[in-house]
Amino acid sequence: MGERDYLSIFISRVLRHRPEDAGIQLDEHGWANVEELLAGVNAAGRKIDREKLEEIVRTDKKQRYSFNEDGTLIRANQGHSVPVDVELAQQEPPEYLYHGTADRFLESIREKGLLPMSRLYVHLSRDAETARTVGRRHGRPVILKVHSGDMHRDGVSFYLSQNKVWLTKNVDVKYIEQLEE
Ligand code: HQG
Repeated sequence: MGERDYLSIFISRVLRHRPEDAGIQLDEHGWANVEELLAGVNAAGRKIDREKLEEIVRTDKKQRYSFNEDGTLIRANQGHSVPVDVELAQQEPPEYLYHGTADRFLESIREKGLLPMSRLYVHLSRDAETARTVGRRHGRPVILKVHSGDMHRDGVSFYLSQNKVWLTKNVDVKYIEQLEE
């Protein structure tokens, strides 16, 4: 990993989980002041300027961050554990969505369904391949097919983040089908 990747990981932690690591606060919509963020990241010992931050935002493979219209504020598009309202767009989901997890979580998932755990929402992927990559982060990957169309018809809300990640509060076991282990 290059310097830019380390910086990006640090910034995603600050903007989603630990703003205090850069000595900043997020507003209720998850926005951080760009000048404060830059000062805080530098004070935490990582060299960054506005140009570098813009490059990170522009080149991020998952498009994790957005600036506001005039570029004075920045936020993560999804993935938060701190309770902020990033004004997610409620949307009708496709008939099926996928969740990648690790085999060691299956017993608990079969019992309780999918829970957001440390985050605000359960993260779901549009395709099984993406879900496999997500699952691999945790161990031996398992792909779960989520019957999102049924959930939606049963009144469950779905949201599509700015960077096209599907989110929902939790997934009851009856909507989960295990594809492979
Ligand atoms: C599991 C990354 C036990 C869940 C990715 C997951 C994603 C349960 C883990 C985004 C459970 C939480 C989110 C239950 C769920 N019992 N375990 N009842 N319900 N779990 O990292 O979905 O690179 O918070 O299956 O690409 O893995 O950060 O969620 O394995 O989009 O931008 O608990 O993070 O994106 O892990 O990943 P996480 P996730 P970024």
